[in-house]
Amino acid sequence: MRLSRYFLPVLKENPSEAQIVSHRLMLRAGMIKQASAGIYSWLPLGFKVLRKLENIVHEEQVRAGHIPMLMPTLQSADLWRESGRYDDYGQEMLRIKDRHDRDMLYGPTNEELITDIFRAHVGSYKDLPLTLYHIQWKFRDEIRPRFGVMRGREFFMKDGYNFDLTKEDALHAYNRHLVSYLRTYERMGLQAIPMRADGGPIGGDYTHEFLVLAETGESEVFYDSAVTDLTFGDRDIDYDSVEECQAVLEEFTSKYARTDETHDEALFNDIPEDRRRVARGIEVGQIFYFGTKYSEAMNAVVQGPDGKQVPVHMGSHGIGVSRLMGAIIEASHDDKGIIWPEGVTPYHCGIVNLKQGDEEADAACDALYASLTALGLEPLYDDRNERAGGKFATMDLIGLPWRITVGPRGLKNGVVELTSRRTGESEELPPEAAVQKVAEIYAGL
Ligand code: P5A
Repeated sequence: MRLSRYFLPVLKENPSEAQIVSHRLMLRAGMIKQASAGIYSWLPLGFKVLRKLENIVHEEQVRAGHIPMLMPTLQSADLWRESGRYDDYGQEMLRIKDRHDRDMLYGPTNEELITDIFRAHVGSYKDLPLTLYHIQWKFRDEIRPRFGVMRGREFFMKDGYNFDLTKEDALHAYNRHLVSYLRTYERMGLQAIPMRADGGPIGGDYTHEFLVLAETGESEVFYDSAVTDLTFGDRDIDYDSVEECQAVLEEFTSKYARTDETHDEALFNDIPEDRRRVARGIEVGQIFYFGTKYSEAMNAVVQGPDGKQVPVHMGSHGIGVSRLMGAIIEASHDDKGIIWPEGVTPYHCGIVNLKQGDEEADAACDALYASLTALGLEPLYDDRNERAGGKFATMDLIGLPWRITVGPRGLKNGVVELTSRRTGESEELPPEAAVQKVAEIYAGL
C-alpha cells in the first residue's frame, strides 16, 4: 500500500477521552473512531489488524478440529425464554421489537441459538463429538463501556460450543480448547495465563479465564510467579489425544492462578512468599463446561448406545477478538507508539523515502516495494511529500515492526537502512539483502 493512496487519519494531539494507552494509540494511529458509547467504526488500519487476529483464531480453531459457521447477530427472545435467561440477563441485554411486535435481542452470546440448531439436526450419539464455532459481533449494554475496544458494548467474539455424550468427553473438549487458546495467544505475541474463575451468567463449575498481565487490566489476579515461566512454544499436540491435552492443562493450571472471584487467601499463602503475586490482568478469553444446563432446559437430546435419550454435555468457549487488539497494544508499545508483534502487524514492513521526487530514491523504493510484494509480503510505502521527521513519527506511531529507509546518500553507497521498531537498532544493507532479511523474519509466520 502506498500511504499517499491510503486512508490513515492519524491524530497529532492526544485525545482527551482516552484514559489508557491502548485506547489513546488506537485513536491516534487512525485505527478506530467512536460511533457512540462503546461502539466503534474500524478504520482501514484497525480493520486490517482485526482481520489478522480473526484469521489466527480461525486457523487455530480449525487445527483443533472445530467447525466454523456463522450465526446472526439478532436473535428471537423465545429461545432465551426456554433457557430461562431472558429474564436473568438483565439490562446488559439489548432488547428490540420488530414491526410485528415480536421480541428480539442483539445476541450477547449464543448458547441458546446453537442448542436450537443442534436439537434440530442431531439425534444420535454417533454424530458426536461436535464442536461448532463462529466469530461474530456481540452486544452487551455494559453500564460503563470504557477503555475503547477493551470494554465495548459492540465487540467481536469468537464463540465455540462443544456437544458430547458424556462428561468425560466434554472435559476433553474443555482441555482441547485450553490447548488451542494457549497456541492462539502465543501466535499473537501474548502471554495469557489460564486462571480459575467464576461462571457468571454463562454458568458452570469448570471455568478458566485467560489473562494478559497489565497494570490497566480490569481484573485483580493472584498467582504464583512460576506460571509466568511457562510457554507453549511450537509443541505438536495431537488434539484427539485425551492424555496429551490433559497433560497440557495440568502443566498450565496446577500452579496457583486465580481471579479475585475465586481467590483463596489460605491457599495463596501456601506459595513461597517470594513467588506470590497480586496484579492486574486483561481477560482475553474464557472457557466453560456447564454440563446439561442448556440441553436439559431446551431438550437437546441424543439417542445413546443403549437406545435411551440423554441430554448432551456442553461447554462454551470465548475469545475477545476486538479486546485482544487493546491487550496487545497494552503489552507492546513505547512512548512513540505501538510496536506490533510480527504475527499480527497490519503491514510487514514500512518503506520510508527520505527524498520523494528524487529519481533514484523513487526508483529504489518502487523496486523494494515490488520485491517485497513478489515474496508475498505487504509493505506500507510512505511516498508522501513530507519531512523525514514526520514520516518517521508516523511509522513509529503505527508500529510496523520493520522499516526500510531509503535516501540518496545511502543509495550512493548501494545501501538502505533496515530498522527494528522494537530495539531501534539499524543496519545498512544492499536493498536485496534487506528484502531477504525481512522475508526471513516472516517465514513461517
Ligand atoms: C463463551 C463463548 C462467553 O460469553 N459464551 C460464548 C461464553 N464468555 S465471556 O467470558 O462472557 O466472553 C468471552 C470473551 O469476550 C470478551 N468480552 C468483551 N470484549 C470487549 N468488550 C466487552 N464488553 C466484552 N465482554 C466480553 C472477553 O475477552 C471474554 O473473555
